[in-house]
Amino acid sequence: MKMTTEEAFVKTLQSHGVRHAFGIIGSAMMPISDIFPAAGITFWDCAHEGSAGMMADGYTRATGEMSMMIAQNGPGITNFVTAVKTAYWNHTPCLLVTPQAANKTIGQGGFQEMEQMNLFKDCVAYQEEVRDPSRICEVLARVIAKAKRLSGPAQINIPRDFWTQVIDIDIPDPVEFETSPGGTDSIAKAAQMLSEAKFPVILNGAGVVLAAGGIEASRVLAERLDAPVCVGYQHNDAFPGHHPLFAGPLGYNGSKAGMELIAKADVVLALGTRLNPFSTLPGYGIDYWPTQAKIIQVDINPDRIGLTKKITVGIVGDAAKVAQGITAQLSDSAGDAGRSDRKALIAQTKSAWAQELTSLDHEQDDPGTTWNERARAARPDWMSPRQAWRAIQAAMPEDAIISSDIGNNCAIGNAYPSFPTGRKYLAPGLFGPCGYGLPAIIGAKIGQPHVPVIGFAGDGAFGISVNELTAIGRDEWPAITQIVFRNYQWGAEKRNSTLWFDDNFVGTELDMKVSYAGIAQACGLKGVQVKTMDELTTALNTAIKDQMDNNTTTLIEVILNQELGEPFRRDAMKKPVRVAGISAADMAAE
Ligand SMILES: Cc1ncc(C[n+]2csc(CCOP(=O)(O)OP(=O)(O)O)c2C)c(N)n1
Ligand SMILES: [Mg+2]
Repeated sequence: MKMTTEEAFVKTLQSHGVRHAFGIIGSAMMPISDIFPAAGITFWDCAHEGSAGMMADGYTRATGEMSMMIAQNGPGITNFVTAVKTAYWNHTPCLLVTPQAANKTIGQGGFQEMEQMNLFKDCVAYQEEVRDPSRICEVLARVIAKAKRLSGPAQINIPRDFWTQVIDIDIPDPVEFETSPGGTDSIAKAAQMLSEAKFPVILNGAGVVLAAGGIEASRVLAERLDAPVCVGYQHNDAFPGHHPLFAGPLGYNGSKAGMELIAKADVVLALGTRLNPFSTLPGYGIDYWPTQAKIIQVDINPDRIGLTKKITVGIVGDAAKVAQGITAQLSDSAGDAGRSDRKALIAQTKSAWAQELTSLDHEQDDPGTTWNERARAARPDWMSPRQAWRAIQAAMPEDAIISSDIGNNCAIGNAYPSFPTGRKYLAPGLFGPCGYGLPAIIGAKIGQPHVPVIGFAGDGAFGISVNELTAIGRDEWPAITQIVFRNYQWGAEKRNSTLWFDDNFVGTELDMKVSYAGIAQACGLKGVQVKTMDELTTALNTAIKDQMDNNTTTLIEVILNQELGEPFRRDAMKKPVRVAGISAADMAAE
């Protein structure tokens, strides 16, 4: 059938169900954005492509539906880099469309030229450039398929002079097939190991959330074994939070109960997880990874099996199907060894941690440092981060989707939220970009307009995405609720300064005169400041009501004392020794 290249492109998007595009408008994409409305594709024009990309990530993570990032070649596209790499480590199957300077002129140093394939080489799960206008659909369909199969962002690069050409082409049907249930021998072996285990533990990762029915399949298996279920770092939504076997997140600021329980394991089923370092590093001084246990690792990507930890059995497959396959082959007595003692221990360990967590109000100083003590003394009446989190818990709707950001206050919060279902906790993941909380929650709300959403960010990180407040107040944008932890410092980095750099605060202080609530108001949104736990709970209740009933966005600026919790990278930091010494006198004369 005869059509233009842009018609062919958009028809292929339609056949794959791509309904939402995020970016900033530019001439190199206009031939296709021009027909987005006619095609039923919404273009969300953001204030910065970096945030647009994180909105796409948030949309896809909250819905499981593919979305796309698109912008102007050159500077528009370069702004996507952080978001694309973030989506990569969030295992988010997004489509990255990068219009390219024209073939006719590329290499001449013309306008907005950039090596866009090299730029994203290490950020995407797959990339391909269109070599000829007649191949536009073939390449696009393959890129979309690869994003899904590899569960990551995939890029299509298109010289802009390929648009507006007439080609004769058939729109390809999506190529879809079942995911793998795992190798039969290894499933049998895993089932036998778990059947014979005395203290089996399940560790759910993102793959359990991504696989259809993954959480349910892991629940059935866990209940057969009465095995506690831990989740990976920032995957708090990979098992139902209210379930008696749920032991919480591992890793930094995670669940002490989860750590204590997995430390006792003789067999671990690592389900849908690459066993990333942040899910296995010590926390609260507990080196919990059970080095003597037999490890069964399940991942859809064979390259990640056995990559970080010694394993006994590796299974390449879909987390849900593998869990079902293992359950079907368990022996009749599986889980019976020590079952009642294990159940009692799980309950007791969880309740001890829950009590400890609710009684925690303040952050500890390392021996020889006094930052937290001084921070409390400086503002004795101000809320601490943990008090704020408890006030937030009191107003959090059961079905809410929440995002988080990189920063100390957000990280302290990692211990608190749990969820009834998956696709609820959008944390920035292992690329760790500041500025993720706001855009991710906007994307989630676009995908799930009937679900209450709450975004979280520290005041420094929020500044990176604050310009999106100028975009989201327009009529077609759905309302969200955003919490900003206002401690007037780049706290997470300041914590490093107190621990390893003798309180030498370089680049850690924020402007006390700035009011984020005021900025929100100037953007036509609601902005409120709160200073106490009661004010925070009330403001959040009102904001959620406004979000759901009045389509009103509220930014809640939570004024906090400057206490700081655990640093991100105890594992990577040490106190430096000055050998030659540094003196300002050595600076070259002006
Ligand atoms: C884009 C980006 N820049 C810098 C960093 C380094 N970094 C990690 S945490 C952090 C401080 C975050 O401060 P804030 O958002 O105010 O949260 P707080 O720690 O004060 O709660 C910084 C600068 C990063 N992770 N990402
Ligand atoms: Mg801060």
